[in-house]
Amino acid sequence: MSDMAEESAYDNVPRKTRRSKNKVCRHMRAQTDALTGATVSTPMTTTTHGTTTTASPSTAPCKLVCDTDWELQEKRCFHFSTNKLTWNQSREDCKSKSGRLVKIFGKKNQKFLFDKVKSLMEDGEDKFWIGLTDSAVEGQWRWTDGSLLNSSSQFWFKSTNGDKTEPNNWKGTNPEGEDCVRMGKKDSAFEMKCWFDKDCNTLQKYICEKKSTCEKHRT
Ligand SMILES: [Ca+2]
Ligand SMILES: [Ca+2]
Repeated sequence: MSDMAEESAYDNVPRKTRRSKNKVCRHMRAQTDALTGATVSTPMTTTTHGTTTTASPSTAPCKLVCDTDWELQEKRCFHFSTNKLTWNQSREDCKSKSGRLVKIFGKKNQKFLFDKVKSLMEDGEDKFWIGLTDSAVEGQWRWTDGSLLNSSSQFWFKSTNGDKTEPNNWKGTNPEGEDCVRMGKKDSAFEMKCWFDKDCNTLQKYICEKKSTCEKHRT
């Protein structure tokens, strides 16, 4: 059947069937990458010699990989900058790399990032921006995707004797306070408490994240 004939045949199918075809299209669009907005789905169906088979992306042989200079942890790739930028500039730079400033999910992710940052820090101030800010509403911390910080997954600094805690919205360098978050400590005792709010105009290194790529095994 030629393309024209196929199109014409589709025009003649009942409306209910047409809607069903549209449904498939919507399903395909639902595969859009939540991190980057890029379409990452592979075709759900293939037709070979008139036989249509349905591939299951979740069971297809697949090796998760990251680009050069990005590190894999679970299903995400992380990039640790070597240059220093303001928080907003960092956010833009991550976007230009098809990613975003990192959003931290749970203790395992926090530990992975802490260990990496600790190994990269040249001194105690050489911390890394993460994608968390309260610039819209003071004290209301949100990730760059707009989601609120989960109370069960936050890792603010607290000194050993408890007399210093973050966030403190310190106004010593900027009268508007501190609305962006950086992470890092050279001491492993602070593995789960190394987030600090900081003046967003400070120049810091930063962590970008993006989704890993599924590299199909060749058999
Ligand atoms: Ca603040
Ligand atoms: Ca602070």
